[in-house]
This record gives sequence, C-alpha cells and structure tokens, in this order.
Amino acid sequence: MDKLKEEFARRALPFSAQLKEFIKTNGDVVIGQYTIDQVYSGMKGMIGMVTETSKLDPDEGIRFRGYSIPELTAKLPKAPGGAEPLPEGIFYLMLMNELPTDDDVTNVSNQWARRSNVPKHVFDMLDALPKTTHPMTQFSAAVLALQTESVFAAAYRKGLNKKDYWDPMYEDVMNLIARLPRVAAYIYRRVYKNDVHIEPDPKLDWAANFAHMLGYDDYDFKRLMRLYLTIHVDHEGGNVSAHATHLVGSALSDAYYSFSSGMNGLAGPLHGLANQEVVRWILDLKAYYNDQVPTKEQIAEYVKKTLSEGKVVPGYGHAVLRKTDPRYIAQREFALKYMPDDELFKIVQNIYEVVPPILSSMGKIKNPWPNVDAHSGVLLIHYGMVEYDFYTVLFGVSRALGVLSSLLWDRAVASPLERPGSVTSEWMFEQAKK
Ligand code: CMX
Repeated sequence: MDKLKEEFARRALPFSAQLKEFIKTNGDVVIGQYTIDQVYSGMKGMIGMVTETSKLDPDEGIRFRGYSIPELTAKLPKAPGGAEPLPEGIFYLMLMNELPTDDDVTNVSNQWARRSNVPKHVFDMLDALPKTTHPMTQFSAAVLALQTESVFAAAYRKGLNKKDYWDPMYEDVMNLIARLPRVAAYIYRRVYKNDVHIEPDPKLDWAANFAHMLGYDDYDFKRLMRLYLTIHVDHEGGNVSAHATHLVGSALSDAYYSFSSGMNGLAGPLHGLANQEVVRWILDLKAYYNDQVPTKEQIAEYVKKTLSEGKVVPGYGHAVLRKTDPRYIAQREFALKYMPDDELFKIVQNIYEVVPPILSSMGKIKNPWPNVDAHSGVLLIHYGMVEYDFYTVLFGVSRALGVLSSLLWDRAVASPLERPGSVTSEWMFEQAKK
C-alpha cells in the first residue's frame, strides 16, 4: 500500500467508526427548521449534508479544514523559490485533516506523476469531436471516456465488501486527479494550438507540469497555476459541482461518473462558466466604448445597460458569501505583485469600485461583492492565455481536488444514498393554510 493510502486509512477508518457511534447516540437531536421560502429558493441555507474538506462562512469566506486562504498561503509548502502554495498541499490537508510537510507534498506529486498515463482511446474520442465543441463538453466527455479505467467499478463487479469501498475509490481518485492536467492540456492544444501537443515533464510539480503541457513555460505563469489550482479546489459541499459529484457518487457511481456530473454543473454560467463570461463581458464593455479603456462613468452606464437587458453582471454575487470573496482578494494580491500596470487589471479594479453600489441599489441582491470568477480571467490573459472558453476547464481541474477528496471520505465513512424528499406545490399550499 502506498504511504498516502496508508495514512488515509489510519485516519479515515477510526473516524468512520466514531461517526457511526455519534449518529447512533445523537441521531434525534434537532439541528434546524426551514421555511417554504427556502424550499422554493434552491434549499439555500438548509443544512442537508456533511462535507469534511471545507466550510464556508458568509462573511469570512472559505476555510479548508479550518484554515483560511491567507493562512494557507503562509503555511502550505511551496516550490523552491516560489511564494504560492502547491495544490498538492491543500489536497493533502483536505484528505488528512493535517498540514503536510514538504515530504508529504513531494510524495503526492510523485504519486500523481506515476499515475498520469491517459489511455489512447480518450484522445481518439476527443479527436472525433468537432473542434468547435465547448472545452467543458470535451472535458466532461473525456472524464467519462476514462471511466473504462475505474478500479472501483471493476472491483464492485467482482464483488466488494462495503467496508472496503474506500480502497478502490482511493485508486480512482488519485488516478483521475493525476490524469486531468494531461486531458485538459490536450483539449487546449487541440482546439487552440493546431493539435501540437507537449509531453509531460514528470520532474515538475503538478501545477507547473500542467502549465508546461499547456505551452506556458514562463515561471510567473507556473506561479499563477499553483495559486489558481489551490484556491479553486473546494467551497464546502452545497455548490453545484460539489453537490452533483457527491449526489451521483451516493449511488456508488465511481469517481469518473461522479466527477463528470460535477463538471456538467460547473459548466453552467451561474457557477464556474462565469469566469469566461466575465472576460466576455469586459471585452464587450471595451468594444462598446470603441476599444478605449472605459471610465468609471462608462462602466456604470454599461452595468445599468446589462441589468436593463435582464442579464446578470458576471463575477458578482454569491449564494452564500456576503463579502468580497477571499479568492478574489488572493488573485488581486497576485496581480498587484506581478502585473500592477496591466490594463485589464486596472479595468477590473474600476469595476470593483463601480458595480457593488449599483447592484445594492437594486434592493434584491443579497451579495453585491465580487466572487472568484471576477478576477481569474485577466490574470490568464496577462500571460497570453486569451482563449476564455477554456477557463472553466482550469477551474474544473482544480475543483477535482476538493470534490474527489470529499468523495473518498464519503466512501470511507459509508455515506448513504442521497434521496431528499420532494413535495408538490399543492402540498405546500395545504401546509401554508395550516
Ligand atoms: N447581477 C444581476 N443580478 C443579480 C446578480 C448579478 N451579479 N446576482 C444576483 N442577482 C439577482 C438574482 O438574479 C436575483 O434576481 P431575481 O430575484 O429577479 O431572480 C436576485 O438578485 C437575488 O439573488 P441572490 O439571492 O442575491 O443570489 P442567488 O443566490 O440567487 O444567486 C448567483 C447567486 C451567484 C447565481 C448570482 O449572484 C449570479 O447570478 N451572479 C452572476 C453569475 C456569477 O458570477 N456566478 C459565479 C458564482 C461563483 C461560482 O460558482 O463560480
């Protein structure tokens, strides 16, 4: 058994027993009540699931196993000479509930490099799709095509004891994460770089190798990828990509089926696709003012035009957060450090000043502040990655680390089939009368 797997089993299996006992003793303790409004508004604020890897505070933002993004930036291992955390470290933290050492992170890196081989039929399947197929469709389809490799599905077919589910799930989770950068880079180079592909460099860390396969060997882009792939990993369990992965996994669908479902959710414009929509919106804004840098007054006018057309301002608002997203701030700090004079960054800063008061004045929006997607595109454009339809794939590669470590925990603690009750509106009308 590899060291990481051993360490995981040492933590997860006793916790599973502890949890079983906890539920047996405390199962009838009431933890909340909910309203008709909550049922009709997407179950927001209703506690209905347990996710161990991260927790979102509306005012403070995300904490991974108790640590905020600034704390993790300081505490997680870095590449030599780098200031940005390595995504391997946050994966280890989410999996083990413990900060990793440099050796732990190297071990994860080596495991992923060793497991990263992608079978030829996945590339053949991608090659059969029109190049105009949206990169997220290609990404999700490629993950499904990889399902032929599922260790869990094969073991289940042979006959698998419930208490051993976690073991082949560990293999699937590690193999899938290891393969994603190769798949994503293939899609990028296929669609945008004339099918000229770049072989992986197993000596590089996971994020740097991904940057390399995408065709970006500038060290600052590697820094950006390490930060990007760290901050997008997880946002507790109820967001669409995490919830979809968890829900599908609850039917004992393997990691490939589950993660592909999560990616179909991430591809929605109210969720991860917002990162491409932000850039499209900013470029349209510029084009509207004859490709000049728009003034704050012009930005305000364009925001009002967007709203008057019944559209959302992409990158602003959030279902849970009620302050500026700390992931936005982490990217802003990166920009201030490495690209303070970038023209698009300046526009993003002006948008940050202009948009919140206008959204607040609508009187209905619960959070007028920017989310993670409001900033990521301009950083990528700065280093030459201008193909914004691809951006959500980058988000997806990162999101795999959170939702798949959660899925592994689901199998380790014998998380059951998810099957919430549903009612008709007629039933609701009756309840309201009572
Ligand atoms: N621009 C315009 N209107 C907005 C808005 C925005 N950015 N954000 C919310 N609103 C509107 C809603 O559409 C809703 O209008 P109606 O009552 O007419 O339907 C009203 O304000 C209340 O919405 P809310 O309760 O504040 O927000 P929700 O929890 O319903 O939705 C979210 C959250 C993120 C979908 C929404 O803020 C939005 O559409 N933002 C723009 C898209 C975006 O950036 N998504 C990325 C989120 C982060 C991620 O998952 O990656």
